[in-house]
Amino acid sequence: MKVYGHPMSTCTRKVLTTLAEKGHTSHEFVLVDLMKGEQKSPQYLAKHPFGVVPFLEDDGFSMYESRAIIRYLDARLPGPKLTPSDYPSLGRMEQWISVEQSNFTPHCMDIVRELVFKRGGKPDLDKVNKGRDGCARALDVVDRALLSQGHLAGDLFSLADICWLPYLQYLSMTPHASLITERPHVSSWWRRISARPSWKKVTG
Ligand SMILES: N[C@@H](CCC(=O)N[C@@H](CS)C(=O)NCC(=O)O)C(=O)O
Repeated sequence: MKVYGHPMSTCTRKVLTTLAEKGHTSHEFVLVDLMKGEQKSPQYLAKHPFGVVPFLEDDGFSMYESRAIIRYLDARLPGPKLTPSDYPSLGRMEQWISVEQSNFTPHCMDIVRELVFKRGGKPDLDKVNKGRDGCARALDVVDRALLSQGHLAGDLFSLADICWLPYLQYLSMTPHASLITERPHVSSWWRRISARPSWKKVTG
């Protein structure tokens, strides 16, 4: 199995965290250097038509899209199940993966792009403030949900928690980390999921 990606990429981190949670160590990591634009090279575009990471190759099969890859890996590999078996919890897991993608990550990345990744130039504070409002709205909803359960899909850690981790990590590195820490249930959940050995391995 080969994972093409970049260690700082949020989407690559979802895949590597899933592999670590499954206890899978025999994959090869192929660095696609985003700083050098390798994701847009003809060789890489021949694999991934949208020219982004991650990309997975597994025994003659290949695929892209991080959230699809982690569902595939969870079904395909032995190790702890990261998808609940009861239907309501499964539904919840899928709901929170969609909320992450639609209602949280675009706002979070507006902040992170301006305050963490921008090289040179002043941050666009309008974008940051709009991102902050969007994140606050989504995290209020998550905070209410976590009032009565330890993780997004219920009591068990699942793929939904993995999907939120990389974005929360970058948000926690900005002056807007209080979006996390000022919400008690989000804050305690974040402390627990970011302390997992899988996440420490991926970000270490
Ligand atoms: N929906 C895709 C998004 C992939 C994506 O945007 N990857 C980023 C890194 S996290 C990337 O490759 N950026 C480089 C670029 O846009 O050229 C997924 O989940 O895999």
